[in-house]
Amino acid sequence: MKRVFRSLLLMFILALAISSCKKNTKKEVQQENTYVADNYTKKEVDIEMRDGAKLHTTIYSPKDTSKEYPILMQRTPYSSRPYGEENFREQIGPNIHLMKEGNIIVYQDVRGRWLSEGHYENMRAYIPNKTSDQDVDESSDTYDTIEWLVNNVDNNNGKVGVWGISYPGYYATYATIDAHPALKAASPQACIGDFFFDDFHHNGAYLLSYFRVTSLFGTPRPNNDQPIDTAWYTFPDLQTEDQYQFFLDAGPLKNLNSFFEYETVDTPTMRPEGVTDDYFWNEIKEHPNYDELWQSRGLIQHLDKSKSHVATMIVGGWFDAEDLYGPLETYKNIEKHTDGYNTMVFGPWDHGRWARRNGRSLVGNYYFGDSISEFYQENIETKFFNHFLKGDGGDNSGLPEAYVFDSGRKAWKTYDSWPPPGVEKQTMFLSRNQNLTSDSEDVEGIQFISDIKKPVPYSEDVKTVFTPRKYMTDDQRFAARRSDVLVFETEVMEEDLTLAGDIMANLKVATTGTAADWIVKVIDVHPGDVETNEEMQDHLKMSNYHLMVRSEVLRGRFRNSFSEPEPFTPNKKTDVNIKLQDVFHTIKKGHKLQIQVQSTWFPLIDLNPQTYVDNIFKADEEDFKTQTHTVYTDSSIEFSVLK
Ligand code: PG9
Repeated sequence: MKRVFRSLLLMFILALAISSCKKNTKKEVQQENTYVADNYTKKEVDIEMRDGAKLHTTIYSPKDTSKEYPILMQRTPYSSRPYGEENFREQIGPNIHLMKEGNIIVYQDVRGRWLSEGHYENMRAYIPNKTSDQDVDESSDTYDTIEWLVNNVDNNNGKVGVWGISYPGYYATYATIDAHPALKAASPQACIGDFFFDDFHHNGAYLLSYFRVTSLFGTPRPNNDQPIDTAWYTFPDLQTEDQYQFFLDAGPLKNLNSFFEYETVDTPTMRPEGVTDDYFWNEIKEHPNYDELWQSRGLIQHLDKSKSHVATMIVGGWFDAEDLYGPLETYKNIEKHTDGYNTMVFGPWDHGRWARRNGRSLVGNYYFGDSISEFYQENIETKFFNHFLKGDGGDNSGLPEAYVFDSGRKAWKTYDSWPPPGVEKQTMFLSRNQNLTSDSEDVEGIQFISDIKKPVPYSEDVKTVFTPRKYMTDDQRFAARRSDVLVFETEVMEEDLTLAGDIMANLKVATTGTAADWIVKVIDVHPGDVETNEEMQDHLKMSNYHLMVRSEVLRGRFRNSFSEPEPFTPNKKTDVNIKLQDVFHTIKKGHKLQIQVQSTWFPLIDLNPQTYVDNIFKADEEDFKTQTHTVYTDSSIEFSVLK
């Protein structure tokens, strides 16, 4: 009897402990959620720019006014809401450490978005030689904003930092151009560099998987240029989860125009008088080549005007499907053109994942380790901003030039440069019998039929997405087993092979048609006995997992120039060279390195008609033809290998 009573008492105490624990956790979460309101005041101001436009700016200041603080600012097209000085965000700043240490945190709606005045321009072109106050761009708007903030915000220490992920990352890069002297630190993260190579296009191929988010930009506001604090766009409703079938059935891109005609787009917008049609969809379809519209809006070509007094830390994810070109080219071009403090951090993340507190770090199905984002936030990002905004700001930040995660060994490494010292180019050839060999053999052509009725899916489970993400680490066995995907792989590695830097695919190809896309994928083939990762979906085991490490497409018409496209001559052997973005990945002993080559990647990108037309967005049904393509075995892949 006593024993029963004792175990009942024990169970009661245990239940009490659990429930109080839950209450604490709930209380902690409650505290976490009201932390900003409990510790910060909020103010909203409309800051006047040099041309008179007022930009809506939200300022969170620590309640403790006994000391001075730097200003950390994010400029965004995605809204600085919640609006109203009584409404608080649950978290502010780049991470919780910087929030809890106390900083003045500022969010601003960029010109023409949400509550800010003026007309929005997607990736607004930089004006290098401004001659009047009417010559405004994101550099001048940032300069004018910082000038107002340092002169009007109480308790600021005169030092400003900017940060942002993706489009806000682009504005952080822009801030460094002709920068205000008070700007001491900038962290552009997954920053867009150029919409012809980031997000909406890859090397001239349109990302059809971005179709739904096209309405995010360029949709004219209901009342033209008046500020508006609710979304004035809606995403086209495809009314299906099967994006592959939807776009296959939809046929040529011009059949999608109907989603962007006012009568059918479900928005409160009826085109107001005098509003020009700046639907982003129309800009995309009227400008299929890398012409003045795209060139003028790219930011990479202006980084020679990034100021050296601004310390920069460029952050990106090795598996970021949206913006990989941007952060890599931003780091490399600031490095090339300035002599200031410029560093990079690249981890095993998809788009913006480093800003979250994920615990177990996965990209799609693939597990890379625990609390990798948390490590970055506490030991890298917080250290960077504190050093330059609260510390002595010298080059002795204690951080390396390159803080990079080896996605094969699943470990951080630090180097004094990127690519690291000791990297050498190593060429392998796409040989017969599906071999990837160090030596070229006598040349032969390997053929495959590129069937426009059965394009290669970009993932085994293509779903209707906001933007594509998960496919970057998806298992590529499903593709390897298709006759229209050529596979080339090494023998089982007898020692580790570390890839560190960019990859050049130098293809020798031909087609029976006059147009073709070329896709190259770099894959880490896991052994059959590799450990199963409990995070994997239950039907997925790691055994023989074909991990995609890097992939890229080149629309063949742009093989010699992105501005001057040209057809293929049928059946003529032709060079097609494709640059794949940097990787840092060790193919471990016991694994195999595999290359896949294909010509469709649907509906990640739109279908190439495979006959040459001036503008694929205006192609007709009869332009689309199944063709036979050939890859010659003197095609090669040049890897950057860390010896
Ligand atoms: N670069 C990301 C994006 C741009 C355009 C459409 C959808 C996503 C971003 O800013 O999140």
